[in-house]
Amino acid sequence: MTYLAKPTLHHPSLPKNALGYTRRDYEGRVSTLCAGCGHDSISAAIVQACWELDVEPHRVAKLSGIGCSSKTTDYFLGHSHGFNSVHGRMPSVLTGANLANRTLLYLGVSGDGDSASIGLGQFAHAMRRGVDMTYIVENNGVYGLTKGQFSATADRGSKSKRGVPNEDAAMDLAVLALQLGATYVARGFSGDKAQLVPLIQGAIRHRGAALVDVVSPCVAFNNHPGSTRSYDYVREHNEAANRIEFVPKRDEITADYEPGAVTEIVQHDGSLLRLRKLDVDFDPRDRIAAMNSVLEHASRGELLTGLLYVDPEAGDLHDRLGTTAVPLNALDETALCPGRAALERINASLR
Ligand SMILES: Cc1ncc(C[n+]2csc(CCOP(=O)(O)OP(=O)(O)O)c2C)c(N)n1
Ligand code: SF4
Ligand SMILES: [Mg+2]
Repeated sequence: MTYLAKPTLHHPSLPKNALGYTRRDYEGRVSTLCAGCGHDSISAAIVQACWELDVEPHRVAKLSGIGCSSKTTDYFLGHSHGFNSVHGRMPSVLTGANLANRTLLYLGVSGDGDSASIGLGQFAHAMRRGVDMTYIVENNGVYGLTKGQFSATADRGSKSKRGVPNEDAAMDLAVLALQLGATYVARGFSGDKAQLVPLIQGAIRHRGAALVDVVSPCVAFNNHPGSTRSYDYVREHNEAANRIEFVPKRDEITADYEPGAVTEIVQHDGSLLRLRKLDVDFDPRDRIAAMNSVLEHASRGELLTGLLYVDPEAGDLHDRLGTTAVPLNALDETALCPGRAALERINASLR
């Protein structure tokens, strides 16, 4: 089954955002994933996040690799630009597209196999270069599409459906992204939409490399007792670092909190990340502390979720390269061909 049409008629009373669009306008085709797959919940969170942010669908470029997770770009934002690339190669395609046209909003969707195995090098360089993107990893600890082999993010000792333990050490993409210089790093759970939607919104409004690592159980191959990526295990071992509320620039700030109970971080576009402290004492502006905290929780078998790190002042690859703000396809002839004298100056400077 490769294509299913969704009815396009909307009920007239469906709520609309500031652009006059309903949530349905941000959906894609009917999902062909297994019923109960965590990835579908992430697609729903992306739809909700973009609808609430009044994102113009035609200003979004969604890119992915290969895997059940990478298929999901077909199931949301049906009116946006889409590119389903080769396994593990989404980051370089996204980087190229972003360099050619920075006016779009870049949404990279990948899996743990796609990003932590074959695409690890690509993942690493996109993070360290600060490509302006929201990079979502739909992390189930297995290669779902190819029938459940352990991926590089599977915990050591976690058991496969047939009871075979994983002997290899686990890779933590959030810790890796922190080490590599990503400037917005969050971890969510597909079963907690209330936490996931603002985490995605904060990433969309962040300038720079933003990773949202989402634990997303695979009901077909990794949802059994002995797995550390099953719904039951994650619910029991999920410890939230903070509760995040995303406040767009246009919204009036109404709620009052006790001093010290909430950390407020203003992003470059004026949007506000309001982080309510929970039991864990956690400062999301301390990169090293974030890495330590994630690893400490992991050593106890716990999964730290929430906004782990943000640098609201971060720049991106364009700032460092000094590239033109005009999309390359909109540059006119005089900009593209400045003439013989300019060429001679460049050549002379290189002699
Ligand atoms: C170059 C290449 N190597 C291997 C494959 C086979 N393959 C397809 S998807 C996949 C793993 C997908 O795992 P993940 O990214 O975790 O996605 P999931 O299906 O779990 O969401 C593999 C190994 C491929 N398509 N292309
Ligand atoms: S195999 Fe796993 S990851 Fe793929 S659609 Fe089914 S539940 Fe989701
Ligand atoms: Mg996977």
